[in-house]
Amino acid sequence: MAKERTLTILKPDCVRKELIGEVTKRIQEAGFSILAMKLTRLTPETAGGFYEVHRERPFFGELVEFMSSGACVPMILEKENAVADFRKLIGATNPAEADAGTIRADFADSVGENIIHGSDSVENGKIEAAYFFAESEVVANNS
Ligand code: 3AN
Repeated sequence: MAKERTLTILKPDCVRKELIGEVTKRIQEAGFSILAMKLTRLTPETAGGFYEVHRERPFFGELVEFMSSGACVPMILEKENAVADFRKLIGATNPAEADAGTIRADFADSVGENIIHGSDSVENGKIEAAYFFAESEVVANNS
C-alpha cells in the first residue's frame, strides 16, 4: 500500500489540557511519521478560511471562535493508508459516539471541542497542509 499524508491539528482544548505530549505519543505509537509540526495560533480570519466549507453551518461561529481561542499544533503526518487510519485513531467527530480507546473518546468534551482534527481525504489533506506549512518546512523522509 502506498504511503499517504494527512493533516492533523491538536486543537486549543488539547493544548489547554496539556495533552500535546500524550496525543503526540499515541500518534507516533500508531505508526505515523511527523513530517512537519508547529505551535501557532489561528486568528478568526484564518480559522474561518480553514473551515470555509462549514461557513453556512449553524455552528460555524462557535467553531471559528473556539479554533482561534488559543494555541494549536498542526502536523503533517505520513503512513500507509494515513487518512483512514488516522480517522480511526481519533474516533468519531462526536466523542459520545467515538469508539473506546480513540483519542476523542478518551479526551474530548463535546462535538465542538473535540481535541483533534484529521483530514477527510488525501486531496483535502494537501490543501490543509499548504494552509499551515511552506514546502521548505516539510521533512520529506522521516520514517
Ligand atoms: P471532522 O473534524 O471529524 O472531520 P467535520 O469536518 O464534520 O468533522 O466538522 C469540522 C469541525 O466542526 C469538527 N471537528 C467539530 O469541531 C465542528 N463541528 C462539527 N459538527 C458540529 C456541531 N454539530 N456543533 C459544533 N461543532 C461541530
